[in-house]
Amino acid sequence: MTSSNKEPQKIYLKDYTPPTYRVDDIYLDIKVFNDHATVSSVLNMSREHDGKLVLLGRELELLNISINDKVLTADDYALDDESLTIHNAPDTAKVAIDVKITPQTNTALEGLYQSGTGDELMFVTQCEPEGFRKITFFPDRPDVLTEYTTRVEADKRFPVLLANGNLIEKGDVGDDRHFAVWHDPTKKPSYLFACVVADLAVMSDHYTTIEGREVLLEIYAVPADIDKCHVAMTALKDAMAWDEEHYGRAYDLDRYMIVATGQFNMGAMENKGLNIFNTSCVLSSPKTTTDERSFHVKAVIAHEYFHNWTGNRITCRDWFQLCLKEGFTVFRDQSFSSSHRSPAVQRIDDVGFLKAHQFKEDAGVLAHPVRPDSFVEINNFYTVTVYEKGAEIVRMIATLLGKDKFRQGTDEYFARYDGQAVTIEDFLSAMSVGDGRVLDFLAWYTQAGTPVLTGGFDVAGDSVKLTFSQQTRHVAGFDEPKALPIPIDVAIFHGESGELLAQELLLLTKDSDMFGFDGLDLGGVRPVVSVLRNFSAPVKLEFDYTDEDLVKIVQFENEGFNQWQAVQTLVGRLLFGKSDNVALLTDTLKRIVPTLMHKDPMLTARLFDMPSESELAVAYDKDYNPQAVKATRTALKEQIAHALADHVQVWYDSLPIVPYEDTPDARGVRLLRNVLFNLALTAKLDMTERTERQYTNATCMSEQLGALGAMIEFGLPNADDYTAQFYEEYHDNDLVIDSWFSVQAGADSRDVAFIKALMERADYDWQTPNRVRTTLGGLASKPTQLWTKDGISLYLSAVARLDVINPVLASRSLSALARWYTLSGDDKEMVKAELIALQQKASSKNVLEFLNNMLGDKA
Ligand code: 0A1
Ligand code: ZN
Repeated sequence: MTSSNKEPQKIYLKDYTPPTYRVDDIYLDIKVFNDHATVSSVLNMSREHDGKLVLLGRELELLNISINDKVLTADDYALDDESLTIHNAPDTAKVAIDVKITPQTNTALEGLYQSGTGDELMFVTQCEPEGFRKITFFPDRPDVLTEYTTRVEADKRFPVLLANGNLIEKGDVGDDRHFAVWHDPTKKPSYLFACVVADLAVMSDHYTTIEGREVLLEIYAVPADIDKCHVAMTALKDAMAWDEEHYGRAYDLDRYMIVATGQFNMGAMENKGLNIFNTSCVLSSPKTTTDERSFHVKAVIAHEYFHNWTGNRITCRDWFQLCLKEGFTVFRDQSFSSSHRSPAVQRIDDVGFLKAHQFKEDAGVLAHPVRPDSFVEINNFYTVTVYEKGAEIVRMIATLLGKDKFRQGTDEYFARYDGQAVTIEDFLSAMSVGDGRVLDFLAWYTQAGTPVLTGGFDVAGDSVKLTFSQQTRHVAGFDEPKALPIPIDVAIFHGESGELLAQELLLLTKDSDMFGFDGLDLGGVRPVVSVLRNFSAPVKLEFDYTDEDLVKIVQFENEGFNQWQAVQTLVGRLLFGKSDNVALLTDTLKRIVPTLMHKDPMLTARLFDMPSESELAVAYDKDYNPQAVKATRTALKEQIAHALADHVQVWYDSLPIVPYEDTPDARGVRLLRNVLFNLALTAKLDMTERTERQYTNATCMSEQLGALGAMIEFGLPNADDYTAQFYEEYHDNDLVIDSWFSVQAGADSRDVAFIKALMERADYDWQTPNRVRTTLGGLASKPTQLWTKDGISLYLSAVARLDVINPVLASRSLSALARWYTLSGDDKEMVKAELIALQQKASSKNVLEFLNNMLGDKA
């Protein structure tokens, strides 16, 4: 065990105690000056439990403090780096505090910070999870709900002064300064506080809720970007209507504001009535935004809006319950997205993401339960496990309950807990009103590791007997795993006619079980059994299908996800040497693509999916050899491409570029065209002219970037010219230039030295997470480059640099390396030495927690 003397302190769920004081209301006065800001606050506090009055605060300069109008001296309180404890505090206390902060030097992007420079300079806040304590002293925990009145004052060069709630006053204060006062009538935890000081343009609209409330909708962005807010505005109105229709939830304030900022650690933040968004998740225009990104914008807009009920009105008791708001809200945004395109494709994307990222996390040393029971740094738990696996649990409950009972459960949840800070147990208790089996899903929240579901079937006469068993790996540091409730959606089709003979949702609750289907009229033919339809549980399925069974599933299934999954299973078998019948796969594709491509082009495009190199790495717990995995994958890709070579150009040419439309079919065609491109190039067909044509005739960014990406990836002779031309065309658009960085950093044809050079460019800004993610993400997507001495040194030198500037971003970047110990021999030792070197110099809790876990029992 490599022990570090820097073992940061762990916090445990079992140690939860309720707050000693509540804060009935707070008045905040935030004044932003050129090189600092002052924050004056008045908190009306009342004792709830025995104990001290402790306020949390970090990096604050305390100027004054008084209680009930009596000024305190240093003897009256104890102050350290994290907190302010007031001695002998009365039961009812009006606490007035003045502090000084420096948002101008806050590169961590937590609390109040400066984003952008020059004309784009603005001040924004990020308070989730523990940023509010960097603004002022406060019981900064999600179970302290308070009514906020916020006064914001700044120089008039910043005309926009925003905070949560309703604007109640504004005016001048002389000296070219002005102020605005906002009041938020809903009690909220401090992590939902926000304020903005900026010079921005605004796009406005209105929405009338089902309850008759007129809501002013505003999206703020820099003037050059304001015309790229239409997609977001439409999505917002769609989301408001969708939540009314599907969950009976209406918006509750008179204003809903969104502010776009270029420097942000995550996608967006659901602050009450004042969302703050990464520009990458709000701006969209056909010319500058790919279809995939634009669809993501709509999903994030919906996600943040849905938080108003699942997160804001009902919030988390403590940060261990983060999945309470995130899992449910992701499930809600996935359902929303599903109503804007083919539901099968939505599910394919969501499951693809889950398998590529969450299964990987669950298979490594950073595995943790959806509701962790301890942490050092809560910022490290905004993970794919909490979000995506959390969403899968809610989905399983929804599947088990069916539409009406699920709605009955959510209605109960909202009615029972509105205005409260609650736990997963509370959620399950409300959701179980119509079906007690829901309570058993608690185990999914408390147990780490992806269950493996093994199964098969026997046929006797007209009966089919299905057997299933489950096993979850024992994750070090946790209890022995136990059997989980696993919903398994099963369909049985006639083996020749494809007629649907039976469909049922089974629930496996034990280690193993058997389920019989009788009187099926099988006609003496082996039936087609299709299991785990629509991915009814987040498990690794090992079902006893023959290759022919899989081909028949593709043929007979009426459920698009399992059709896709059957193709993926065939691909997996070929990749792992469990089958060598490539022709079976390519013949199936040749048969279905010509018709399907015109019916559902997006689903057709997905049928060509092949697990990425990093996804394939999850299969190895030791002796992982990135070169060998890449070689196998490339060989299969080439075999498939060659077998389809006569068809791909024809298919490509049957999808001409037409005027831009933002419909599911048009997006599908654009994606399919790019996929076919890639296949044709893999088959070594001459596509130079076609790539140039697509680039030049492009009606939108998906077409233009698709062509540029192919030129770079396949090292076409024209690649450098077009790369330069692209930069020239978009040099003043940060988000497009991010794509320019990404497409190069992620290309096989570009090596580590090339990525390093990208990171040394003047326009590579270490303080802008979006830019940093382009190169680190690109390198991480290429395991054969990442896991080399040069690759790892480059990656870790970036993490070391970020450790000082922005710890949240640093540790999030580090998680891509969590399965380093599966490498073999020298590679493993080399990476280990690099990780230990970083551990010795790292200073943030964020990075140290991850490194300690990564090196813990593996070193
Ligand atoms: N609650 C946000 C995610 C978020 C978390 C942390 C942040 O800063 C460190 C920012 C945003 C969501 O789920 O959308
Ligand atoms: Zn969220």
